[in-house]
Amino acid sequence: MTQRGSALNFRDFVQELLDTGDAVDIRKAVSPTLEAGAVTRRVYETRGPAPLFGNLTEGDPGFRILGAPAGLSPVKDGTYGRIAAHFGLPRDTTPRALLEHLVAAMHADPVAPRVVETGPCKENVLRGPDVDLHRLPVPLLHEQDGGRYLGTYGFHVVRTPDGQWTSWSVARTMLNGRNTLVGPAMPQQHIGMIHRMWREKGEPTPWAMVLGAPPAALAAAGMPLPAEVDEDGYVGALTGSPVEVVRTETNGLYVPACSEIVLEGWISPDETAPEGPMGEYHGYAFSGSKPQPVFHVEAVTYRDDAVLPICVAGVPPEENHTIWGTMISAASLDVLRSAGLPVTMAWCSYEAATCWIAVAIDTRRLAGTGMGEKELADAVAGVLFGSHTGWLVPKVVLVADDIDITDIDQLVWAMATRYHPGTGEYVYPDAPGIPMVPYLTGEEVRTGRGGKSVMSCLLPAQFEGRAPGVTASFANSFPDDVRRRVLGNWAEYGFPEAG
Ligand SMILES: Cc1cc2nc3c(=O)[nH]c(=O)nc-3n(C[C@H](O)[C@H](O)[C@H](O)COP(=O)(O)O)c2cc1C
Ligand SMILES: [Mn+2]
Repeated sequence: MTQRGSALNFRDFVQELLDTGDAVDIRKAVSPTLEAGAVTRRVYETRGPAPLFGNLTEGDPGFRILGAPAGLSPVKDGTYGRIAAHFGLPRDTTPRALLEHLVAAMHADPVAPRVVETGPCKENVLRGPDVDLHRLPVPLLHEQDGGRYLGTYGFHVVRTPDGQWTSWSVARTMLNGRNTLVGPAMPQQHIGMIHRMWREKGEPTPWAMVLGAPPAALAAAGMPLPAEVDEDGYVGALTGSPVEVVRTETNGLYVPACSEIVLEGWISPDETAPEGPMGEYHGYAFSGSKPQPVFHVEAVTYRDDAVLPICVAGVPPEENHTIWGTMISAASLDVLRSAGLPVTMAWCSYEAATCWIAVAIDTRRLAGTGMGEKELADAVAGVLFGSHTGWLVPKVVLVADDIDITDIDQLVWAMATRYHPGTGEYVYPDAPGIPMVPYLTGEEVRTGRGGKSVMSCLLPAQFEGRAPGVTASFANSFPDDVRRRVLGNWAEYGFPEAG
């Protein structure tokens, strides 16, 4: 029996999108060379339904591609529906409810995966000389890219040499040859840490990559949980059932049994190849490639009619913003709250390309702490920038929680009317950060430090627990009876909808 449902079975996830009008089953022939990427890009930018390409002009017959697996949805009352479906949650789940769900699972006991004998991912098995990655529909995503990217919405599986820690993590992989891939394994990311442990022993790192993974597993693999936390146990806690895993054919690792495509092999301890450039999550394609580790593929297993999900990175909103950003938000919310700071919500605005996180402050609790603005900024920076999740986000925007920080209109209004030039920004030149942020200087990229700030949109009165004034709006500027009358008469006035 295969695990079912949109959280734990990618095929069911695809079906749910089709059933709810949030995916289009494309029968027309489409080329994986730029065309699938262009369609997917336009889907993100127009908030269209996810494209399922069923008739591809390259790769073995049968393989399919799903674009924009976590793009924003056009379905009414379900903007975040495709994201919620990753966790088996109702399509109208709000970001706030989703974050609380993700944080609660961080505090629940992990639920270890269950090993099963076999599963759908073993329907087809290619080994040794039969492995030819060109048999898969490996797309060229943007014309500026230095190669074709197979892994843009899949995760790596690696395990420490002592077998104590298994890491699932999302990172891109580019086609390098018939049976090799190349991609980043940054030393601060868990794959980089575990790869180093094997290198220090002078051994290759046993590795697998899962494509078309259970959506909740993919999201967890894109979540900056602390080191030594197994993402598989987190997924079990999150979904309430152990993830069913099967043993790989060649290297003793375990992968979700109903995955669409599994690559198995090893990461070379010393060999590198040029990787990139690629259109990236901050919305730019830079020129030039970098040497990165080479992944050797010794076996490929896949479901019949396998579906390869792709993320065509670039300007928001794509999966780096919707999935990565959401998972960073949850992990950061937990870190800030656990430190006892008066924080009610944290949100990487999708529009900000994972370059800032807005943090909502309970001003009543803030006043109780007696903290001043600098003290609060330093405390937030100290807690967040020193954490695995805070390494990823260079800017923090502090704002009182009268603002719904998931509403970009409200956040922009607060930034414009509350941030004080010259005094409202605190910079942290020694804070460590991800070197991919576009505005970093050469020196900051080299040292891996700086370019990080906390911007305060808190007004002096808010540190004393007072509101700066009454927000002049429909909600705040009229008595109840007037608002009720206006809403009741809305259609009669001649407006199309109750609004
Ligand atoms: C669609 C998507 C693409 C990503 N691409 C990369 C990548 O290429 N390199 C990288 O280091 N992290 C990438 N990430 C972010 C990591 O998956 C994330 O930081 C995660 O926490 C890493 O796992 P770890 O915390 O176990 O190291 C991506 C995330 C998503 C959702
Ligand atoms: Mn991890």
